[in-house]
Amino acid sequence: RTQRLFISDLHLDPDQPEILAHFLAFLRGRARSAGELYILGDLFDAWIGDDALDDPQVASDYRRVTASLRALHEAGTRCWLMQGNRDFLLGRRFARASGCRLLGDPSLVRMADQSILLMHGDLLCTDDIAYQRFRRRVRNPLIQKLFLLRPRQQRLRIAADYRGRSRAATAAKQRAIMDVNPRAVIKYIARYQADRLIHGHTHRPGDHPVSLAQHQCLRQVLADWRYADGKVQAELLVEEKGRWWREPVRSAV
Ligand code: LP5
Ligand code: MN
Repeated sequence: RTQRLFISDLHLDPDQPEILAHFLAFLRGRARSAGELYILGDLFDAWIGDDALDDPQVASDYRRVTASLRALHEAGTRCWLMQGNRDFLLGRRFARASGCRLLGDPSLVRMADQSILLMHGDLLCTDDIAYQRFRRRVRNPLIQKLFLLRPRQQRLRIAADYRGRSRAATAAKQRAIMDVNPRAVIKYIARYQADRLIHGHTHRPGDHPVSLAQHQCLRQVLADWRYADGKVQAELLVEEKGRWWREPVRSAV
């Protein structure tokens, strides 16, 4: 098992059973032939804390996710999980239940003689000042602690409120503001001397060569998973022995 798979931005939501089913089938199928699976943020559409696994309304869906990840892990595929801007409250309980290891953002890994920088991607969107301010607040450990002390129903309402405000805010923002900032990209690449930068978040899949004074880097943006016209569109990035390619995730039965 020499393949490494990279995905992000699945935005799993109990109200969106098609994507959930697609992901579970992926974990039972395609993912099994890989040695490692990297999930680079926004696995969930919103995560209000790991005790969501106890919520009678949604626990069965979430537990199918942890159980399927664990089954993949037990079948020999190591899973790495990074938090995104929707699921930054994913924590140790989820990791333990799923067998995933949590990955910091950013994380530098060595693969096939290259230094690969893994990020969710939101840290690169520095032109989005309102978002970066919001991010600083909700990533504050004390604010998170106080949030997690609230009853689950209240947290669900707050999360729904943030999602509503985020929808309104993003609809009003210029598209360019919500993409990565080229200087931020260069800053991270230079700091980590990365040969490749892989991230999601922007939902703008593509490969972008970045030239620095000393070296060349390739920035690869992962696709989000979505359900449209009655089918799930899903894609992954694959590495095997230094070869890289993108591949659609087909729904296996
Ligand atoms: O997520 P998406 O695609 O809609 O847009 C993102 C940015 N928005 C967000 C907000 C998330 O969607 C909300 C997720 C809720 C998760 C669970 C709740 C847990 C709460 C825990 C609290 C400790 O990430 C959006 C970007 C866009 O990506 C593109 O990059 O533009 O940013 C915004 O929309 C932010 C707004 O511009 C401003 C924020 C409005 C909300 C104000 C609330 C006050 C904050 C108080 C904090 C304690
Ligand atoms: Mn995101």
